[in-house]
Order: sequence, then C-alpha cells, then structure tokens
Amino acid sequence: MARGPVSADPGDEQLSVRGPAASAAGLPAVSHALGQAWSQMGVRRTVTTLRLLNQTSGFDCPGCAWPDPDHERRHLAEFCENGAKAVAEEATLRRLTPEFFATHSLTDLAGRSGYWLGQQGRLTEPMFRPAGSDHYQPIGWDEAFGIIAAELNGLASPDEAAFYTSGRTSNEAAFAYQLFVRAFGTNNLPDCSNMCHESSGAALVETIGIGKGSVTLDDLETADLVLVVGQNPGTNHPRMLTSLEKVKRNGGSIVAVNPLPEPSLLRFRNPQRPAGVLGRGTTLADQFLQIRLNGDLALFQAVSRRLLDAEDANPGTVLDHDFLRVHTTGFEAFAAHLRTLSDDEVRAATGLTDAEIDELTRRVLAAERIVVCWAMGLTQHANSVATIREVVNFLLLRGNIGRPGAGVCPVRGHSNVQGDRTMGIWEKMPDAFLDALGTEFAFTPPRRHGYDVVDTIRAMRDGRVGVFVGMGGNFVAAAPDTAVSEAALRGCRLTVQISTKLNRSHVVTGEQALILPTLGRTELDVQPAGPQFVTVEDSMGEVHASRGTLTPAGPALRSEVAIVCGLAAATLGPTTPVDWAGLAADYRRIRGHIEAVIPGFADYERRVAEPGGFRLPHPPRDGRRFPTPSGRAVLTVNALEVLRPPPGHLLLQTIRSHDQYNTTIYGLDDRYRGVRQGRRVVFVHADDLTAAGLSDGRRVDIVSVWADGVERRAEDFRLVAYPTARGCVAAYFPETNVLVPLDSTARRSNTPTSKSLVVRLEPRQPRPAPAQDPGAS
Ligand SMILES: Nc1nc2c(c(=O)[nH]1)N[C@H]1C(S)=C(S)[C@@H](COP(=O)(O)OP(=O)(O)OC[C@H]3O[C@@H](n4cnc5c(=O)[nH]c(N)nc54)[C@H](O)[C@@H]3O)O[C@H]1N2
Ligand SMILES: Nc1nc2c(c(=O)[nH]1)N[C@H]1C(S)=C(S)[C@@H](COP(=O)(O)OP(=O)(O)OC[C@H]3O[C@@H](n4cnc5c(=O)[nH]c(N)nc54)[C@H](O)[C@@H]3O)O[C@H]1N2
Ligand SMILES: [Mo]
Repeated sequence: MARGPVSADPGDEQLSVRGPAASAAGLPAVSHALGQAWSQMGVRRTVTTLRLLNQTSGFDCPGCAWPDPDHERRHLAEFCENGAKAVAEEATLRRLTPEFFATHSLTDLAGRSGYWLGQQGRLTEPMFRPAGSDHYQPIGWDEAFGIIAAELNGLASPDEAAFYTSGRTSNEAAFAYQLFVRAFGTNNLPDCSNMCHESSGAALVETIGIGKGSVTLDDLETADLVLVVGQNPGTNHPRMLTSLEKVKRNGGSIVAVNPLPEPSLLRFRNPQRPAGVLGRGTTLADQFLQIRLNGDLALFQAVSRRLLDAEDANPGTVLDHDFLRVHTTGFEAFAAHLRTLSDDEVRAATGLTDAEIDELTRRVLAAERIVVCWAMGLTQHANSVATIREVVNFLLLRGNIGRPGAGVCPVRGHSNVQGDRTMGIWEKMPDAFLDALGTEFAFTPPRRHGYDVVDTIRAMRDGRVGVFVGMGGNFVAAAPDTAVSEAALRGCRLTVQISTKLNRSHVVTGEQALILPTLGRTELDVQPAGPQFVTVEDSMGEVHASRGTLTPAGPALRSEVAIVCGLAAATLGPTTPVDWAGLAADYRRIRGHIEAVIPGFADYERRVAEPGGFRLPHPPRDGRRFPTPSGRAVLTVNALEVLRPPPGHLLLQTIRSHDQYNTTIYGLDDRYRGVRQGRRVVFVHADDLTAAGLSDGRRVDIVSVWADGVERRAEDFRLVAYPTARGCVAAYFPETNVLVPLDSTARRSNTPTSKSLVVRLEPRQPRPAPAQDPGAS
C-alpha cells in the first residue's frame, strides 16, 4: 500500500552530513528508486508503470531530455533512479480534492514548504480563488475558461498578458498553445529555457547557425575524448552515465570540469548490469579539473592558445586548415586575440595549474574526435554566451563539428524543452516561422518580440502585465529574486496554473487565481477520435511518440491540449480561424499543421509511428552546412573577465540535490554528496572556513551583494566543509533564489546568473535555549 501524504512540514532537525560518496548508482540507486516508487504508488502500480517507461510502446520519461538508445539496444528497464522518482511523483496514488482546499486556507498553504505542497498528491478538480477570498473553491471548466476569457479580453492590449511554459509540455500542446497566444495577439511566451539553456541557444545560433546540439548518441559514444563541463549527470541525467561508460569501453577518455568532485563523474556502477550493481564500477573521468566557478572561458582560451602554439611549433599538424578555410570565418582575429592571453589571468580565473591545462591539451592533441557536453554550470553566468562561443572556437580549430564522433552537446533539462522551442514557444521566434504560421491559419501573427521570464517579472512588477498563465512549471519558485517575483505575481489581476501537482505558484497568486488540473505523461488520454498519443523531442533532436497508459488521477482532468483548445475557443470566440474543438478531438490534425509550418516534420504521422521515431535535420551535423549569414561557422573574440569577489566574500552557485526535480522536492537527502534529511546546507572548502574563522556545523545567513546595493539574505544554513574549489561555495535552489538579483542576468540571453553570485556568510547567533515551559513554574 502507498503511504498517506506527509502531514507535518519537516524541519531539518535530523540533518546529518558525511561527505561525498566514492561512486554513483549501483545497488543503493535501485533500492532507493523502488522505495520512492512504492511509497507513492504501491507495488503493483510500480511494476506496471516502470515497465513502460522509455519503451517504444510506452511513455517518455518525464524526467530529463537524455535520448533513448535506439530500438535494438534498449534495455528492458531503460530508466534510472531519478526517472523512477519523476514517474512516482506523477503516478502517485495520493489525491488532492476540493476538501483539501476547504481545510487549508491560502495563508496556511503559503506557509508550507515546497516539499510539503508537492507531497499532498495530484490535483483533481479545477479550483478558483475569487478576489478577496483566502480559499480556493471548486469551479466548472466552462466557467473557469469564461473567467480567463473575460480577463484577457478586458485588457487594454494583448501584451498585458504573459503565457509561461515549462519544458514537459508535449509538441502538440505547445504548438496549440503558441498558436492560441499569437492568435490572441502577443509574443509574450516566456519559458523555463530562459532560465536554462538560453545562453547555449544564443551562442550556437550565432556561431554555427542553429541553437541545438550537433551530436547523436553514437557520436558521443564513439568519441575519443568527451569533456563533461558544468554538469552533474549522475543526478540530473543518470542515463548519460551508461553512454559515458560506453565511451570508456570504446577506448575513449573523459575529462570532468567542475568545481565539485561530483561522485558520478568520477566512478559509476551501472545498475543495468549485474557487475555494476555489486562491483566497484567503472572509473569515468580520466582527468578531473577542479575549476573555479566561471573559469571555463579562460580554460577553453588557454587550451586553444596552446593549440595555436603547438601549430606554430609544428606547422600543418595541429589545426584543421581545410575545414577552417572552407567552413569558417574569423580565424585571424580570434588567433590574434588569443596571442594576448595572460597566463596569470587564466590561473586566477580557473584556479588550475599550468600542468593541469597542459595535460588537458595533450589529451586534446591525441584525440581525433572530441565532444563537449555541458549544462547549467556553463549557462547561468553573466558571460555564459561568451563562454559557450569559446567552446565552439575550441572545437572548430580541429574541425570537431559536423563529423562523426565530434561536436557540441548541450544537455537539455526538461524532457521536452527542446521540442517546445521547435514548436514556437519563444518570445522572439524568427519571421520565417511567423510567416508560415500566419499562412497556415490565415491570420497575422504579432511581430513585436515578447517578454522572456525576467522581462515578464519586470512587467508584472511595474503593472504592465496583469494576467499570467502558466502551462506547467513553478514560475515563482524557479524564478530569481523570490521577494520581487512573489510581489510581482501577487500584483496580477489573475494568475492561472495548468498543472499536475500543487506548488508555490498556486499559493502565491494574483487577486484571482485558477488551478486547471491536467493529465500527466503517464496517463491515458482519450478524446472524441479515440486514445491519443503525443510527441516529444529529446536533447539530440530525435522526435518520438509518448503514450500514457495509467487511468487518469481523476475523472475531471483534461489533457493539456484540451485545456489550451478550450481556453482558445472561449477567448477568441466565433471569429477564430482555427477549429479548436477539432484539434482537441484528434491530435493528428495538430501534427498535420505542425508538418505544414515547421521544417523537418514532413510525413510526421508515419515517421513518428516508427519505433524510436525520427531525427530532425541539423545542417552542421548532416553536412557541415552552417546556416549563419555568411554560410560559415564563426570564430569569435571573447574578452576574459576574472570574477574577483571583494575581501570576505565568496562565489556561490545554486544547484540541485539528488532528491529534487527543479522545484519539486522528492525527499530531503543528497545521497552522493553525503547529506541526509535536510536542504539548508552550504558547501564550503575547509580552508575557506578556517580563513573566515568559521567551522563545519555553524549556522549562517547567506547574504548576496550586487551592483544595485540591495543586500539579499537567505537565512539559517548549516556550513558543510566540502572539497569544492577554493572560494566557491554551493547551496540548493529554490531556497537560494532569494539571493539572485532579478537584474543580474547573462548578457544576450538574459538568463539569471544563478551559478555565480557574490556572497558572504554571516554567522548566526547560537539558538537561545528553549524557553521554560510556562506551565512548569
Ligand atoms: N533528477 C533531476 N534531473 C534533472 C533535473 C533535476 O532537478 N533533478 N533538472 C533538469 C533540468 S531543467 C536541467 S536544466 C538539468 C540540470 O542539470 P545540471 O546542469 O547538471 O544541474 P545543476 O545541479 O544545476 O548542476 C550544475 C553542475 O555544474 C557545476 N558548475 C556550476 N558552476 C560551474 C562553473 O562555473 N563551471 C563548471 N565547469 N561547472 C560548474 C556544478 O558543480 C554542478 O555539478 O537537469 C535536468 N534533469
Ligand atoms: N537558483 C536557480 N534557479 C533556477 C535554476 C538553478 O539552477 N538555480 N535552474 C533553472 C532551470 S534550468 C529551470 S528549467 C527552471 C525550472 O522551472 P519550471 O519548469 O517552472 O519548474 P519545475 O520545478 O520543473 O515545475 C514543476 C511543476 O510542474 C508541474 N508539472 C509537472 N508535470 C507536468 C505536466 O505534465 N503538465 C503540466 N501542465 N504541469 C506539470 C507540477 O505542478 C510541478 O509542481 O528553474 C530555473 N531556476
Ligand atoms: Mo533546465
């Protein structure tokens, strides 16, 4: 039997720490995954559900966007511990009914932790919070759509509404959603990508002409050298470890670049193989570069500089001159700039020794084929776009883009975040897309760029946006500057959340608020034309079908597609040129429109029916064609800036624990980093603790300082002495989002700089002894 929901909100009285693990996965991962699944779903449902995960006839894992191996190579159990947790979270047997909202006021709920909110179970009925009320009450679907339609149509301009998307939304729902928003008249389509891989997209479009990664799973697994930079795959993309293990077995080597010695990167025990469950496992990283936060631009410049020097010493042996001549521009300026690189600045930025960088260079010179993988460690800094351009420079020098076994591999987060972009979820889609959309549906899409996440918060704060709709996600908890973001949302006239589970964004609301409960990936989706499937695109541009099989969490739930179409029909009224009811009745019609509007989807219905689906075109990968203005890949010149926190300050990165999915907290442990039963910890190098006169176990406030002069404070964290890079500390988000200034964003991509905040640690006064029981005297 499944346990009931958590009743009390746990504190961290049980918190214990014991340092990083020696390896990742193995038997503890298997038992941990099953334990979590059983407690949410019971034994029978666990077995039937997990059997269908990532199989060609089942549903796509709602966890990360890591691709599935092809049809023939798929294991019977193609899932990982954290995928199982993501499924259990959705397929839980716990239910949240209208009675729950009658019992718990909004004031009560706003005092609960995100963990507690999520543990209450699946949302089952549409709920409405009328203006002035402290409770949600049940409401019918039509009435709910009517309220939203009236508010939207009452705005002075369509640009006074914003429509957020998180990256789990299917292609079909995302396409219908952006069509509705544009037919309504705005491009205000912020999405989680604005806080995630936006920097990757910006840098890659500029340099190689397309914002997506250029490698397939085969390329990765057959590379001679894989750099895993700013990424913690053991927790966030566990199935990637299987591919990294194959790299090793194929004779390749792996270099991890990270301020933290993430156990999974160092040693992996594959739970899909008997030897991995019980044995010592595979050593993954051949070299671990413990870089300082934000040191990567300097590192890539230093290696590229060494490649230029090696070429000078032995002309014609190091660079791929043919490739550079035929396929790139900008080499001369790039090379001239690197000749001025200062070794002292490189050392200061990276914290690495010359010998370490020399060793990496030797590995690079010995490798015919190189792949660079990265995630949030590269994308959430002020200069992230420049850093990723520098990664591209490094790869271009030896022709490592657009041939087998080589390329760029930005590892995406949410399972369909890449597909949502392909479908048009972006505040600044190119004209070609808008033209095609307008032609297909006989209307004129708005051209003015919309608001991204940060601009949406600014607009809500300043009263320029009054209606907020969230298609999934947890906007207010994921966003930076919690105090500012919460006030911004509370200032809206109406906030709407289309979601599966309760979270902070349902309890920090506008004057009026709606909860529209939706089906998840795992659930059967039956529409008038019969059972439906949806499609998703993984991190490597492969599109495939996902079919839910479980009975929906409640009879009132609607699919995301049905909700969007209902909302659109109510808002746009009889003049809309789109047959919304028809689209919701049969998703093949939506796919027909996608095929007409978006390149690469020809013969969609047939190709997606093939086991494993199909791959979208990628000109650099497919034929070394670079769709930039010049038709060539672009080498760029990027300034090296070294972050030097003032005396007494450190750099803070905000990261994920092993027991969370972004703002969804599965549990209170971070097994690989040795933390149990608590999340308010800050990892600090022992020497930094000593230098500051602090010690392991002390409680501190983390205070961030920034150009706006505002001091932001996250209260009461336990210091943990940890082998992180000197001067670089780490703590979990979303608790630390209070520290991220709204206006501190990456240049060009506007992504919050949540991996390099300047902070100081202020000791708290020891807690006073508990007051005497007044009844005792
Ligand atoms: N189980 C689980 N899976 C997930 C998620 C989840 O929360 N839970 N989230 C999903 C999403 S949306 C995303 S975007 C991905 C996130 O996947 P990751 O990017 O792996 O997630 P983070 O926890 O942010 O980890 C960032 C890593 O980069 C390192 N790092 C930080 N700053 C720097 C730097 O300046 N340089 C270098 N070289 N390294 C740095 C950190 O030490 C850490 O190892 O995972 C996806 N998958
Ligand atoms: N400080 C700091 N902040 C960060 C980050 C960081 O590293 N540091 N990372 C950023 C990143 S990379 C990202 S991607 C964002 C994540 O931002 P979001 O995507 O907004 O947040 P999630 O926590 O993934 O959203 C979880 C919620 O989605 C809903 N949900 C789950 N499944 C479904 C579904 O199938 N359909 C619908 N409609 N709803 C569903 C549930 O209600 C659940 O509570 O956070 C960003 N914020
Ligand atoms: Mo993400």
